[in-house]
Amino acid sequence: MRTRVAVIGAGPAGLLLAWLLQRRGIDAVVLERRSREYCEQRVRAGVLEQGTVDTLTEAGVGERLTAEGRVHHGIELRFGGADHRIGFETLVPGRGITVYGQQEVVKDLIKANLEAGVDLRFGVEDIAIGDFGDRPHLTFGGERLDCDFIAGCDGFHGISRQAVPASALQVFERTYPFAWLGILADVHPSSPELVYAASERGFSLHSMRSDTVSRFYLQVPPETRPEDWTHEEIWAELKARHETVPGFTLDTGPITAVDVASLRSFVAEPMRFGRLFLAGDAAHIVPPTGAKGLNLAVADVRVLARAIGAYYADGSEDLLDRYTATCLRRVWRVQHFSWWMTDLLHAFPGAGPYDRRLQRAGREAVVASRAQATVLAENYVGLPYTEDEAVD
Ligand code: RFL
Ligand code: PHB
Repeated sequence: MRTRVAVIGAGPAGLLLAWLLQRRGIDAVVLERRSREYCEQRVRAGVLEQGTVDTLTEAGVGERLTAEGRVHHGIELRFGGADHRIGFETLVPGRGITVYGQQEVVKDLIKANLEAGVDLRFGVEDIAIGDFGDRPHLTFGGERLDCDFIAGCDGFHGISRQAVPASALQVFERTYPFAWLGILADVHPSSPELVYAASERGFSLHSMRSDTVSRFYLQVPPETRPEDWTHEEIWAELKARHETVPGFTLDTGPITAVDVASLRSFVAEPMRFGRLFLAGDAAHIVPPTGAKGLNLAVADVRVLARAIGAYYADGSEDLLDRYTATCLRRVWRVQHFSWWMTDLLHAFPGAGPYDRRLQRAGREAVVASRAQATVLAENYVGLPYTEDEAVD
């Protein structure tokens, strides 16, 4: 079997790449370990940057996103017994974020790809990379798939990065002494905008998916399992961390899903090895505090689709050669922002009195200084694409 681009993983990165390639007339095969149902139900990100929304819309897969996504023009930082709004309309006029579940993006992309005849295969469990040098190919289920390029879009735990010899890879990493307990509940959001709440008890986030579904996160110890918390305990803790400003009441309702996500900062360099290109979480991870992971995956894939497109248009390898450098500039800016938001808002176990005062000063500076609030807003809505990241 032969294709031009073999894509490993049907997350947002792999699916968007396949879609952008087929729009350029470049065929791809997407191989995914999980079932279609699993991919479409997996609850993850919820915040799309302006650039991500524009990318999906301009690529013709933004119809439902435009109809159902909720545009937000600010977020609330809650600490010290008060709310501090970061208003995008004044700080970064014309830019905002859209709240639309990652699994909805995944559903839209799966549907569009299948309707366009892209070869998407689910439940492929035994993929191995045969070669990513002169004869790039994969094997799976006793078959061999020859290709020109391999796109490793298989997330942090995938096989693509692991196929690269450790000596060829430089890894930069930071782990955090806490995880996030994620909660999905059938309840009307108690706030019209996302609330990032920092308290002595730990960080908590109030997000949402629709008028009737809310999404919450609680900072918890790293070894926490979802079953460690009863639903009553979850609501009590969410209330304790959110009902810290006068007049705010958190409405409760049936909890439909509980999950745990560990927090990590990670970058693997380079992102290209011969004919193998890593994109999205396969190459880098950020803690979810800045809501950046999915958006970064989209940015990588834009660059990769254009570079592969240029190769087939006129044989040029210049953009392919620059793939790592182009992506890493954004990756490290986002690493910094995500680390900064995480550091600012979480309760660090073992932090002494000096650290806590310093953290309080950092929070106060963000809301007292328009310049600092603007830095937060600019990064939160997403850094504009550079010329290298443009799509033509
Ligand atoms: P994914 O989504 O992990 O997709 C990888 C796909 O590859 C498959 N796979 C394999 N397939 C074949 N063979 C193998 N050996 C394979 N191994 C793995 C997997 O089954 C999967 O389908 O990576 P991708 O496409 O790079 O997308 C990245 C995003 O999913 C991730 O960065 C975001 O979810 C991060 N994130 C957020 N990002 C945002 O931009 N905004 C947010 O609001 C936001 N919130 C979050 C988040 C991530 C979270 N968790 C659970 C870590 C909130 C949370 C709680
Ligand atoms: C979400 O809605 O899942 C979400 C929102 C903001 C974040 C992380 C996750 O920073």
